[in-house]
Amino acid sequence: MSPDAYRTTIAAIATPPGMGAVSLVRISGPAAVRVADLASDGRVSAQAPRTARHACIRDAAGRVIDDGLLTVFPAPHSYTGEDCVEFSGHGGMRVTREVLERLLACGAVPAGPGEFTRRAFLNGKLDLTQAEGVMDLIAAQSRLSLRAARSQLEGILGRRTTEARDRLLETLAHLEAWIDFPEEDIDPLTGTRLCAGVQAVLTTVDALLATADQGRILREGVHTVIFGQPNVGKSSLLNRLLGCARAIVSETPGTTRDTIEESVNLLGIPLRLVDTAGMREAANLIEADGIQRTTRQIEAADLLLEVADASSPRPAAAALPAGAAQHLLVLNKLDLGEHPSWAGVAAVRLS
Ligand SMILES: Nc1nc2c(ncn2[C@@H]2O[C@H](COP(=O)(O)OP(=O)(O)OP(=O)(O)O)[C@@H](O)[C@H]2O)c(=O)[nH]1
Ligand SMILES: [Mg+2]
Repeated sequence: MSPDAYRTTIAAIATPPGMGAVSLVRISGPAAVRVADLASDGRVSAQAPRTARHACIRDAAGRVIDDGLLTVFPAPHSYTGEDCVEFSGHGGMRVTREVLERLLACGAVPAGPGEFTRRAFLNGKLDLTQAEGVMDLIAAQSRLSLRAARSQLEGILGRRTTEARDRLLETLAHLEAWIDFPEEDIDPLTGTRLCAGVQAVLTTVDALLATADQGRILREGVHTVIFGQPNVGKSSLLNRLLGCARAIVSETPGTTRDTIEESVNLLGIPLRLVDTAGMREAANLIEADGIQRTTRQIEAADLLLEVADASSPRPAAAALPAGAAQHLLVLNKLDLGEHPSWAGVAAVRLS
């Protein structure tokens, strides 16, 4: 973004499209107050900061488009760090659109996606991890991911990376001093201490990296793939976990052809459950394609649920790709009795 673009005044509807009791239109930038003055009654510039005032947005002919509450947040005490004006009007789609169009006619330009948060970042109101946290908070689908996004927004991740960076800079300064001033007496402990410092940073970075997967999983859900031979009850398991008859279940082996994906929330952890076509020698091209899709799903999974029929003899272990995810064996159809070949095999047994 060029510095000039950065000096523009942007406007956008902040509430989701659709009907609601209230909708919010935001303006941010150096001309925010002037745009609001032009679009309303000219009294926005004289208005007390951070205090809501009843006002009308009017068209060029002076006709009222909508009335609502206007609030002014002068820079730097606003979300973006720039002058901001917010208008809360009636939550209809048409009326909100017309309010926005009027603001654009008065000199604002449409905000790009995420531009309010980008300006907040550029003005030092948020660090990058906090900006990411804002996006995650908005997109959070479960209580745990909400909590993770909230702590990121509060700057915990950013603080830890800044601390690690500071320690590295300190170590670097010591090293450079040692190189530049070789005649100075260097404490014999310095080398050991420097190593210990770097090691501590390495431990912090490793610990942070180890949580990266957790963060992704909370955001996107645990990619859980149900696989196994035909007719063992994979689709039945999916349906039972979802609590509805999402997939077709039948006694004909090879019923599921395509992969079926649905999300559930299990004790606050989002699961992306994928039911797949049963693995066997394909009877035809459609089935072969289905089985290929199963293989691709297995390769991409975070968690594998291998379903087997407890009442049938234990087949040879399924060949899983190298580096495959955590794998859990589910022995289904226990109501039909357990075949002796499964004795002592660790599995979740169910019916
Ligand atoms: N007795 C018994 N039958 C079950 C159980 N679970 C599923 N079935 C039956 O087993 C048959 C196959 O179930 P599905 O869920 O369609 O099996 P699948 O693994 O998805 O089969 P494909 O999609 O063909 O690979 C159906 O007739 C189910 O009603 C169980 O725990 N006990
Ligand atoms: Mg099935």
